[in-house]
Amino acid sequence: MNNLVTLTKHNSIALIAVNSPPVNALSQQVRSELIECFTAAQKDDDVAGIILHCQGRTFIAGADITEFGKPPLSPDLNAVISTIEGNGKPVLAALHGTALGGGFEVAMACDYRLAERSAKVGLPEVLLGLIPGAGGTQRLPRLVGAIPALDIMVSGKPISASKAEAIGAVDKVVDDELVAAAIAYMERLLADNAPLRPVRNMSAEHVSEDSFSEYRRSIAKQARGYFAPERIIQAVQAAVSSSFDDGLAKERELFIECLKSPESEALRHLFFSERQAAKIPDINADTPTRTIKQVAVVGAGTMGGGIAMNFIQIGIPVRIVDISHEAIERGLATIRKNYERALSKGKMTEADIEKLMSLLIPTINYSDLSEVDLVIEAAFENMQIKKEIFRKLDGVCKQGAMLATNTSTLDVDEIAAVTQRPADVLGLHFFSPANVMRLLEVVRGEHTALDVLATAMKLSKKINKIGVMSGVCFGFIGNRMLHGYGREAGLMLLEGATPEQIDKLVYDFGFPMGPFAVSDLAGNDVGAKVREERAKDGFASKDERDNLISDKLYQLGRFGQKTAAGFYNYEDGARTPQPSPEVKALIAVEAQRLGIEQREIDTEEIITRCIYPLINEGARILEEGIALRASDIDLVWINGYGFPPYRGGPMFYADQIGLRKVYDTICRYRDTFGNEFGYWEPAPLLEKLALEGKSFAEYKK
Ligand code: 3H9
Repeated sequence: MNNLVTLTKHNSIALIAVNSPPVNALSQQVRSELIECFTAAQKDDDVAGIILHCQGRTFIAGADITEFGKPPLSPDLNAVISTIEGNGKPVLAALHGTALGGGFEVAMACDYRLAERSAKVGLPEVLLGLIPGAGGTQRLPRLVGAIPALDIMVSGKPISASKAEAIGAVDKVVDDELVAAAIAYMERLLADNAPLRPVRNMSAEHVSEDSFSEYRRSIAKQARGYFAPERIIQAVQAAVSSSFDDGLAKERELFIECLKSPESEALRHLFFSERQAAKIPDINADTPTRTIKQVAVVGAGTMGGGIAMNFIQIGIPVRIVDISHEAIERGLATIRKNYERALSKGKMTEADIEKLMSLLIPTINYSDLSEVDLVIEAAFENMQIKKEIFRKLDGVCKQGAMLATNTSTLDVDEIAAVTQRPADVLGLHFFSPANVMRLLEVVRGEHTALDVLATAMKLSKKINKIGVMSGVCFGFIGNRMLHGYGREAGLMLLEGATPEQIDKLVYDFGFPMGPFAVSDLAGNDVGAKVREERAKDGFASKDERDNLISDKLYQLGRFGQKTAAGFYNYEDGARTPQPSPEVKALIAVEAQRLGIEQREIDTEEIITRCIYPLINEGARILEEGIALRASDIDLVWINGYGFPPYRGGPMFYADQIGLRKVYDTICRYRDTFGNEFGYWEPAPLLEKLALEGKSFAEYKK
């Protein structure tokens, strides 16, 4: 077996190097070899000091996440840390890349820390539903203070080397070659007879109970529904109120509790799902990609502007096209306003804004798009308009340019067919606000070329999006599933539930907002207009009840927040929704007209009727091959629609409940509510897997 950790010597300094690509995670082999190398360095009388560094792109990026949830493998990380901390010779950690989680914990077990200027350190365990479990909750508060340590651990966000130096998490930031700088630093420590400096012996500052209560209040909103943040706080409370060893024992207990939680299982599933989504079976490292140096966005509305921001942010100039100078000016003003908000929060400077705005090139002439490498059309959701735009693009764009539509529902193949180059056409479905939302559905048309697809997947990562590939169908993965969710919520109103009851339960389930609050925010007119368009094309719903209340509100001009009335009343321009007696009365009248007897609907029914249609439609999408894998569907609903991450996405959630239970409930609803419109017809794949006792995760097409 190849050595993953090596020991070499430079005079009296031992250099211990980890080389375990891709990210030097602390696998069992790395842990064993670290212990071997540190023990050897300790026993070697010629060694006066030890430097720990890593090869490849990063310092240790954490524990090996693939080991979690499996039987523990010896030696554990705490054994490594004890060996480092107790070896009796000064140890210096030389950090580059991202020293994260267990990696940063190893660094904190060293006496001194040196970092390259571009390095980052952090404890992102919370993002995996965990707390740092190798002394991080005890050492970081001793190094930087309890509250700054909480900020790092509860947010999970890495901090820059300079910030780490400023708060005392690293001793020095260097610009020179790291290992040479580390050797020079250690030589000076040895020459000065510098003492050993184990963090465990440092005292933790006292923090009052009130400060912890205040901290809990300050994170209540962001931590809602999550299990780990509270456990991090408890571990830090132990750090400031008990001995190091007692604190460490408390950390261990809390870490194990988190590791066993369904939340951690769900978040670990998401970690690997995100990486998996980038893998397309017929694309590999040899698939060529196209170079994207200039982009154009057609449509300067909210969506077009948001899309453009993603590219200028990474230095790619964007031509913005619209039909009039006024429309473009309005669009640019909205983008500027977005940046000014960041300026007022101190996140940007005037100069940053000017630099970004200078990358936006307005034009009303399609001929100005002749040299761009990628065009993203973000015009009104209407097939004729989109076809017209693609004909024009086909006429002016250079050969090899990628032509993308941001349609959220329409047939990408039909759009591609109006061009002479369907292989260059694809869907890039951004979610609003497009500069913020992380999901990007990459829609692969029937003729989309492999290099076009590979470029789009690579590009999504560059602009910090999670690219998920979808096949062509109405609404792609996300919006296609949305329909059943909205339909059942609407039907339950007629059957006796109230908007506030459904919204509260969906919120308690973990969504940021319930369906009616979302509708009022987005505008009830938006969905109603889409349905009107669809009806004109012959796709009207055959069920009078479907979207009935929503359409009635639209007819009454109750568009939502913008008209201060929708499913809720918004008095005095307030954003807080108030239950609306008018809407309640309207629902009662419609229910009576349709002969629907209103009744109490309980929590379980409300949640299952909202969530199970997602699972059922997801199963169809999976079987049809519209999504490559169940985890891709999970990513879409988490990153585009607010499904709670700690539940892992609708398909993972279904696997956790057990597909048999989901299937049986769907069959029960079919038998109770009738099957005239096929709403509760179990998807064939769900039925098959449920009866075989299998899960979506096991399914391979
Ligand atoms: C922890 O440390 C707990 C301790 O407190 C206590 C223990 C007792 N393990 O992201 P990328 C794989 S919890 C295993 O595309 P990038 C990843 O799956 C851990 N595998 O690269 C992918 O594999 P593949 C705390 C890992 O350059 C490949 O490496 N640490 C791990 O965009 C490349 O990954 C974290 O949470 C791992 N720890 O980003 C850090 N990390 O090629 C997690 C990565 O087969 N990692 N892989 O798809 C990251 O945040 C990013 O990977 C990083 C690099 C920023 C390092």
